[in-house]
Amino acid sequence: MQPKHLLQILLNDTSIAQRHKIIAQKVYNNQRISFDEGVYLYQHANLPFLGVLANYIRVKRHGNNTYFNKNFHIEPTNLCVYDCKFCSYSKLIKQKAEGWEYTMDEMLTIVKNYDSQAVSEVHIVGGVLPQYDMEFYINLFKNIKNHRPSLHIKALTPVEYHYIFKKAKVDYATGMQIMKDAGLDSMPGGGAEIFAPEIRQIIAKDKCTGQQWLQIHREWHKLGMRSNATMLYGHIEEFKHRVDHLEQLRNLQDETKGFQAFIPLKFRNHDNQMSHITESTVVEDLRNYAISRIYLDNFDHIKSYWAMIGRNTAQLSLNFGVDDIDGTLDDTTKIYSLAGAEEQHPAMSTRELVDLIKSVGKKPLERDTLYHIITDYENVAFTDDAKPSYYALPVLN
Ligand code: V47
Ligand code: SF4
Repeated sequence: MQPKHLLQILLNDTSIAQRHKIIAQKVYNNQRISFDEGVYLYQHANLPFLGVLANYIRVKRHGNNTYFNKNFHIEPTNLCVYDCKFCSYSKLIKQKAEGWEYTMDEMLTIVKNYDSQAVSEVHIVGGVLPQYDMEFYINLFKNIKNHRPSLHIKALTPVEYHYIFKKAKVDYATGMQIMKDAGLDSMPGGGAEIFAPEIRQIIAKDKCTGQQWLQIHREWHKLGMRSNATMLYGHIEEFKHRVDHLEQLRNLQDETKGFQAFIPLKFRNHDNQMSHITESTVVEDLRNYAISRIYLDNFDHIKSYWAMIGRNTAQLSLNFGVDDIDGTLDDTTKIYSLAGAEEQHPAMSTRELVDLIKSVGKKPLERDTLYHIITDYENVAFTDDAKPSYYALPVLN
C-alpha cells in the first residue's frame, strides 16, 4: 500500500476546522480557491497547514526540481522622477545621497565585462529619468543584441514603458511591438507593487496604475511574449489587498497565459520613507509564499528572490511552494541593499547556489529565462569537491 500523503492525513483529521478542510479538499482535487478563501487563509491558516498544501502543489508540478539562472543586472540610474514611499531610489531620498546615470557606452561596457562568462540573461531595471526615453532604450537593446545576440534581454517594467510611450506619443500595443523589434525578449515583474488604488495612491502615486500595469503585460503577451509578476507586501496593505492583487494576476493569466513566474517581494524598511513600518516576520513571508502558490493555480513558477530575503529564508521557501530562486548575481543590484536586503553583497557562485538547493534535498537545475534546462546539477561534481559541502537529509513531501 502506498504511504499516505500528509495532505490525505490532514483531510482525515477530525479536529481540523471545516473551512480549512474544504480548502484542503479543493487543493487535493486540483480546484481553484475563491477570493474569500484566500482572505480566510491569510487570516486563519497557520504555517504548517499552508506548508502541506503549498508543498503538495509544488511537488505535483515540479517534484524536487528547483530552478535558477545565471544572470547579471544593469541599473541605468538610481535617480527617479517618481517618489514611491518604499523606495530608496525616490527623488526625496536621493537628493541627500550620491546618484549615478550610466551612459549608453557605460552600459555596453557592463555587458562586455560578461563576455567570457556563461550568463544567459541581462536584467535591466532602475529609476525613471527623461533622458532614458524610448529612443535610448531602442538603441540600447539593439546595441546589446549586436554585441551578443544570444543574451536574453529581460528589461524594464510597465512603469518605464508607460512613461516612455506617453512621452513618445505611442499607444501600448505599438510601443511593445517596437520594443520587441528592437530586441526585448521578456519583461521582469517589477512595478506591480499593490494594484488596489487606495494603497497604490499612498505608496506609489503618479506612476502607472495597477490597471495600466496589467494592460502593458496584456499587450506584451498578445505578441506571444512572456513576463513575470511581483507583489510588494508587508507594508500598509491588508490581506484583502494581497488577495485582490493575486486575483487580478490570476484573471489576466487565464486570458493570456503569458506569465511565467510570480515573485512576492517582502517590503524592506531601510533608508526609505516607510522606515517606521516593521518588516514582516519570516513566518509571514513563508505563509505568503504558500498562499501565493495555492491561489495562483495557473502560474507555473513561484520564485523567491534570495538576494532580497537571504539564503536561509530562500532555502526554507523551497518547502512552502517556491520552485525557483532566481539567479547568480554580482553586486550591481543596489536597490535592495539600500532598502535593507539580507544580502548586502548579493553574489553567489554557481556552486554555492547548487549547494544551497541540494542541502535541502532538492534538485538544482540551471534554466534560461524561458525555463529551458541548461544544466542539471544533481550529479555534477565540482572540481574542488573533495567531499560534499552539505549533508543530504531525507525530505518528506
Ligand atoms: O518594482 C523597491 C521592489 C521591484 C523595495 O522578474 C522593493 O525576475 C522591497 O521586480 N522593499 C523591482 N522591494 C525588482 C523586481 C524583480 C526582482 C527580481 C526578479 C524579478 C524578475 C523582478 O523592487 C520594484 C519594487 O516593487 N522594491 N523598493 C523595498 N524597499
Ligand atoms: Fe522610481 Fe521605481 Fe523607485 Fe518608484 S520604485 S521611485 S518608480 S525606482
